[in-house]
Amino acid sequence: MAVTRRTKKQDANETAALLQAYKRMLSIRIAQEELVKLYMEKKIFSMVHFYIGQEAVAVGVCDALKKGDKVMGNHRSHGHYLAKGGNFRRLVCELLGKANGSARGKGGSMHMVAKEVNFVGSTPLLGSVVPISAGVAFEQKYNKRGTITVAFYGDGASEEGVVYETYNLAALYKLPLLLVIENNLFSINSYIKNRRSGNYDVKKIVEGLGVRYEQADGNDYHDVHEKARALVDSIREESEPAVLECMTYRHMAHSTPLREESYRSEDTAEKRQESDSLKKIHDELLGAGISEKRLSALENTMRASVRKDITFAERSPYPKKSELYTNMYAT
Ligand SMILES: Cc1ncc(C[n+]2csc(CCOP(=O)(O)OP(=O)(O)O)c2C)c(N)n1
Repeated sequence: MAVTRRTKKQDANETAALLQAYKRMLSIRIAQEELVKLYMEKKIFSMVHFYIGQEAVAVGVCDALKKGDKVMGNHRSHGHYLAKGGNFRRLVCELLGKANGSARGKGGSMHMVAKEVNFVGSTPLLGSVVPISAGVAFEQKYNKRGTITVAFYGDGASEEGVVYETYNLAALYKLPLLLVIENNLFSINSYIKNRRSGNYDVKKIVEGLGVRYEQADGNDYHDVHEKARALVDSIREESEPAVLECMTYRHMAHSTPLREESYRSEDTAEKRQESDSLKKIHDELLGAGISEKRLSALENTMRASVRKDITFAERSPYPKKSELYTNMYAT
């Protein structure tokens, strides 16, 4: 039997790809950590839903997309915006209500948008991103663009009535749509088992409505990425929708940086720490021969760049009074 040996070049390419994924996930983690500081200093007035812990989902999925593919998000979408290539400086400006924010300082944390990279927008009304993204996918199919749409939403949002209706419609119209459920077990502080009957089965529901279903370990970049890539390829080829449910943990409270533990008996702090996707990929890089020294130098450089962007945002101007009523419904 012929034995296929891996070449040094293959190993080097794999390590380079791993490092790239790590950098993309780390950039979201650092951005969030620095935004937490800003929040604690009371410089961000609006609600902020931190994405710490879920980075492997945004990056794993977005790494499977082409630039022309479209992405939409929800109230917890800093990670989706950044993973699709949105500019961090514009994100901070947006959070601080500054004129050069991604939505001209009028949207805040829950209304991220970056048209230049096809991040179409995020809609905090739970579940609404699903029918809206179906409309975006419908346009892509109608005009034969060869691109697909991805929508991210939580397990709580997935229980909204309009989501089930959209599964049916997407299957009927064979839309090029990837629906990504980020199942972090909680809707605010309401535990999933207290919201669903014992017989509730997401796979059966989704498939019963005619949509393909896959589940991934949302704390593992590789699992998310491989499953997303296979679904994206098949959606592009067959123009048929799919749901990818990623099982993950949010590390912080629902909408503040606090780490409330009182209601979290399943996803304990210890479990979250152990299964942290960043930690896993960091350890893989060490195993592939990248030194701890190199990884911490990388982290320091990235953090310095994030801090520079935050300082820029803090020094940026607010919108002029004359702009109070402009661009209210579109950027
Ligand atoms: C229609 C609607 N109902 C209620 C809310 C208030 N709300 C905001 S976030 C949230 C929980 C969302 O949970 P999930 O969809 O699982 O996402 P996660 O916050 O866990 O990322 C709720 C109930 C809302 N934004 N929209």
